[in-house]
Amino acid sequence: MQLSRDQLLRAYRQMVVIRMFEERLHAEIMTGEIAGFTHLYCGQEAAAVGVCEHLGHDDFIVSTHRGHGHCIAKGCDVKGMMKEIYGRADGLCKGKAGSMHIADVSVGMLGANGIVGAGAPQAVGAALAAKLDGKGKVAIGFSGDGACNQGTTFEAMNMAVVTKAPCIFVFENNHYSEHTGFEYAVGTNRDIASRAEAFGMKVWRANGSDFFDTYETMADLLAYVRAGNGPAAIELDTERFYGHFEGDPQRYRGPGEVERLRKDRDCLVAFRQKVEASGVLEIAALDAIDAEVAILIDEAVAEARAAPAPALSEVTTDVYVSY
Ligand SMILES: Cc1ncc(C[n+]2csc(CCOP(=O)(O)OP(=O)(O)O)c2C)c(N)n1
Ligand SMILES: [Mg+2]
Repeated sequence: MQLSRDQLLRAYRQMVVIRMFEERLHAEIMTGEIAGFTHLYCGQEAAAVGVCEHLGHDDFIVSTHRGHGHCIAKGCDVKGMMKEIYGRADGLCKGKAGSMHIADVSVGMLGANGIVGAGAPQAVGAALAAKLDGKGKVAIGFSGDGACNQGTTFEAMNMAVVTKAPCIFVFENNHYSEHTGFEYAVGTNRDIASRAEAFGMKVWRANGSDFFDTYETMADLLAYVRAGNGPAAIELDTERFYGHFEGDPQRYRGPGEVERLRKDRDCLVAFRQKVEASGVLEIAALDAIDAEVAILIDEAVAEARAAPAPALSEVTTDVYVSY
């Protein structure tokens, strides 16, 4: 598949925005200025971007507790997200969502959430709405390898098959569920995609640390789902570079594991190597993106710090839907 120069630059930029947003959060959280729990997506950027670069704002995604990458990849405003994580009144969700519940329906990002296994059923609901709408739109539910053990995920997969919903189950296998290794938690059949197959879905598998593999595999999958064939699933093999949550001492990791992952499984390094080797993009263009994004993230943090907190009177608004 041929991606245009603009498409390549855009994909790289999206991955860099996620990486720099999170590297910066990792540092800022240490200052104690950010309340609440934060789960970093660093290392998995190619998965979110390889999936979401195929989507428009009227396609839906539902995220997980590790949602920053999905939000950015789907088009959420980065400064609005930073303000949200700082709990500011003009954050993307008025400072009421924090890191773990960011949503922006206007770009089809239906929400991150802290309940493992809650994304897949929501994606089926959104997919049914898309089906009724009849415009060929799809809904994607991101789930981790841990979430794929939840009953909700199994029920959702069955419901999607029964209703032939244009729902895509994206299983991001980063080999850990909190501090528990995938090999321990997933039983003897470690082929997560085969679970979806057992419900009657067509499934795909890709290297979620490689933008090109994820993007190209998703192109096939999406053509199948958009053609009205019902749901599908994909397992993306990927890695997280930080702890489960910020503050996790990661004693469950093997010696040198993170250093090895950063050396061998960094999607940004892989992207740079590939485009440089094929001569499609010059490294200076990628360096320019890095420099531009670094400024964006600096501004995002400065603006978030300076932004006002929500008024106390706001504490009970947006809690219930009012008709
Ligand atoms: C229903 C439920 N059970 C347990 C938890 C605690 N918990 C939070 S994240 C997590 C692990 C999820 O692992 P995975 O789905 O692989 O996602 P990852 O953290 O690797 O992105 C667990 C068990 C929770 N939030 N919700
Ligand atoms: Mg996991």
